[in-house]
Amino acid sequence: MLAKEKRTWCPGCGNFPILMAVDELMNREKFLDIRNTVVVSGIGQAAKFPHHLSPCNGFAGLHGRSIPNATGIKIANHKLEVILFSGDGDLLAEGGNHMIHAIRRNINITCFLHDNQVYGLTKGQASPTTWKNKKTKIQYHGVQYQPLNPIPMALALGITFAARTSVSEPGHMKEMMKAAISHRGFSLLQIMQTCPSYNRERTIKWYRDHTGFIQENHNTGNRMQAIRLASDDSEKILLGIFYESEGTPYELTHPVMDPDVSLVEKSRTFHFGKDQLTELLNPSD
Ligand SMILES: Cc1ncc(C[n+]2csc(CCOP(=O)(O)OP(=O)(O)O)c2C)c(N)n1
Ligand code: SF4
Ligand SMILES: [Mg+2]
Repeated sequence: MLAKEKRTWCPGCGNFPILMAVDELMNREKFLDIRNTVVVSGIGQAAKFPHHLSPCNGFAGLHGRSIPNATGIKIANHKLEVILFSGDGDLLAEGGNHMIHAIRRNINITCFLHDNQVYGLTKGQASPTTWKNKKTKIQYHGVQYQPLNPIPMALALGITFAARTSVSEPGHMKEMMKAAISHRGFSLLQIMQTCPSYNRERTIKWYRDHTGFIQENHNTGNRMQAIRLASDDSEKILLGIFYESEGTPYELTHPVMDPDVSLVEKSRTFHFGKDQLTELLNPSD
């Protein structure tokens, strides 16, 4: 069951179908165990997810800081499923530096990028994914530079799972969410999202007309081919899994990490009693 907390999104906001898909995975299909899952966010419209997914464990942090918080949670207890909900501003602008290094470390977290191509919460300024020449109230001459395409960027950094979906394809979106969550290692799912208030050009119909699925014969183990496919939106914005490979997650490579016992469990078994205190106050040598 979703939290009773009032949803403050605009009517028609693309966050509604995303929330419905996560609700189905969590509460109906039981694909996610809420006792063993932590949902993490920064600031923005997308970042309201932890409020709505209560009673699942959640952490809403500062703008752009969803990745450091998710990383800390995963390192403290790598047995938890950690899922991050972040906007194109939160993840790629304020939080861009964190994303680079989380990919490099291959932290085993799942990252849902809600890409509405604007800063929704702060009323429609351009974000890193806003297309060139789009006019906003701030960029009133139109955006002057090229948008950032997060999937080729993540692939170039060595990501082990990268996929794209759209709120215009709810069945596909849920399938991609499951694949991203199941992947062992850092996984990025770019969700093309509508924002009827500040991105009026890209409606559900626009996405239906301008997206297409990756062909079934695409080799998801070929990084260079994946970069080429994800970069080319000249005909259609492609949806599906671009790349997937077995990488070793950070928690299984770092020397202080034990795959069988999490740091939280270790700290519970360490007993700091009277003898240890006496030794500390009166060192024997
Ligand atoms: C450090 C900091 N800088 C700026 C802001 C203002 N701010 C709040 S949300 C936001 C952008 C949100 O855009 P996005 O991440 O794309 O999320 P959306 O609202 O579109 O889902 C900004 C700039 C802030 N809260 N904190
Ligand atoms: S401004 Fe856009 S992203 Fe924010 S709630 Fe409204 S429609 Fe959704
Ligand atoms: Mg946004």
